[in-house]
Amino acid sequence: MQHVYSGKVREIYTDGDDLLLVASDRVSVYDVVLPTPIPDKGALLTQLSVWWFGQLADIVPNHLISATDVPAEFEGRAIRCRRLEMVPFECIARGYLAGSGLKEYQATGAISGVPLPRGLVEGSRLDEPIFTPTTKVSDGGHDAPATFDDVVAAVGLSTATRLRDLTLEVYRRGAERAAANGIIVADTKLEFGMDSDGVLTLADEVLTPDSSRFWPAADWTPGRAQHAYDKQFVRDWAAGTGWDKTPPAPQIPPDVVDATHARYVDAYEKITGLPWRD
Ligand code: PZK
Repeated sequence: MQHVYSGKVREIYTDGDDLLLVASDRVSVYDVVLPTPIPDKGALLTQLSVWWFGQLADIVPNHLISATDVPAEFEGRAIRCRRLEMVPFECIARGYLAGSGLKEYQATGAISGVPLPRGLVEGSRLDEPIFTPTTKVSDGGHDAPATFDDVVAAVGLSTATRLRDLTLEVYRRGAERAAANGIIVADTKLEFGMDSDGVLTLADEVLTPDSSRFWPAADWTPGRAQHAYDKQFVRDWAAGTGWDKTPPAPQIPPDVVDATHARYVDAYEKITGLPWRD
């Protein structure tokens, strides 16, 4: 086994021809990783993603080989997956206006070249979900918006069209299931790759609170920043400390850790309908 990549909260190892994607219990706010882990976070997000791969298998094949055939030290919070030739875009679907999409809309009236009606505000629901791809910026900066035509230029019209259609179909399925259980999926980021037979394949993690914006539906109020389903307690506590949002971050107090753990458990249970035990 070889360690090949570290993200802020995840790691990649190779094991022969396979990859192991390992989720940690680390949490970030304002792009800074906090020194205090959230117990079970890596396992909760991994198991939610695995559950979604099963739910979405009739829409698109995925890279999952096994969620159990992983080294003991990673048990529950890792998947074994196939190594793919990754598509060099993050495939984002948005059903609501937030984050970088909101900023782009406010500056240009469009997101990734998709024109939107006037008068939308932070948190507005879009009439139809839209495909707003981004390209990874190599020097570790934030992703840059790309248009559908940029995707076509890179991968061809038929693959680009399938990426857009699959991304929107996965988003619709996920948002519908979550909404039925009190959770808004405002947007979601998907990654795809080509397998060794040239089959477009869903990769990475899917429809987790780290790859998507989850909002409590009961609190949804367009016109202000929305409450994050998972990290709101951490954000509120961090804002109250006077911390300037640059590293190093302060340690998270136990009551905030417990409340945040409970939100991850709650999201898993509400979406899957399964009990979390640990
Ligand atoms: C791959 N990432 C992002 C994911 C991280 C970073 N099946 C695959 N084949 C080849 N490459 C990747 C995948 C997947 N998934 C994914 N980077 C490369 C990523 C998880 C943890 F730290």
